[in-house]
Amino acid sequence: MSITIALSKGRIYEETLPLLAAAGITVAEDPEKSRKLIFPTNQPDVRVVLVRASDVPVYVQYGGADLGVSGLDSLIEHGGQGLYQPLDLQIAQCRVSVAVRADFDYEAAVQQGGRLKIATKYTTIAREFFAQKGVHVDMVKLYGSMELAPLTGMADAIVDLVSTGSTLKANNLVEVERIMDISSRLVVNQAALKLKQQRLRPIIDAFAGAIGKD
Ligand code: PRT
Ligand code: MG
Repeated sequence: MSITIALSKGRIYEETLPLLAAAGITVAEDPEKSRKLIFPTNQPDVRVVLVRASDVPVYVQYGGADLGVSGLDSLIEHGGQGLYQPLDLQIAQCRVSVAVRADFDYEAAVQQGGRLKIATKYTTIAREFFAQKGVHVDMVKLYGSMELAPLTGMADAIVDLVSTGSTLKANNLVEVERIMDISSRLVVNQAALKLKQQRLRPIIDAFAGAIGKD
């Protein structure tokens, strides 16, 4: 009854390490310096797999991993089917915002009631937000570098993650609306939670303790 933990490289991996440590789990090798995808830990029955951030919920849903750490953005876009979400880990914090070119009058465009062309990787979040505002949108789905879309005239606005705001600034874009605050969640496969309860519970409890929620 081994345990597989799905993480993504970069900030989520870095910020999850202390939580794993609280559960007595240390990764044997530095994944940032390796091309491997599966990493053993100090515990013989626990391994870590590294996948794309947006694939973490998918691995956990289908049992490729028993648990994982996923940004709320990725979780909303995934839909959360088959996932138990016991903890907001409050790591990898940022926000989802609407941004436009500095010379684009967003308020006027919204008030005029025409269609706004939105480029984003976060189509579910964006669709819901503009529907609630009563703004009609045409959605262009992108997988990265959203900032480029308004600069090339492909879109009026983007919906993207912002943390310091320096990426927007560097591209002459301005944040015009904050849609929601984002942090990462612990996600657990619902079937595994029942079948591997004994092994998973202490890990979940250690994570809860480490973020001050025990
Ligand atoms: O890169 P890939 O396509 O594999 O996936 P990803 O970009 O979703 O993964 P990753 O590892 O970059 O981010 C994982 C998770 O970290 C996201 O799903 C968020 O929940 C969270 N997070 C927190 C962020 C940021 N902060 C963040 N700043 N994810 C991305 N960014 C981007 C942002 O989109 C911007 O383009 O970083 C850039 C810099 O942001 P500023 O505002 O600090 O300049
Ligand atoms: Mg990225």
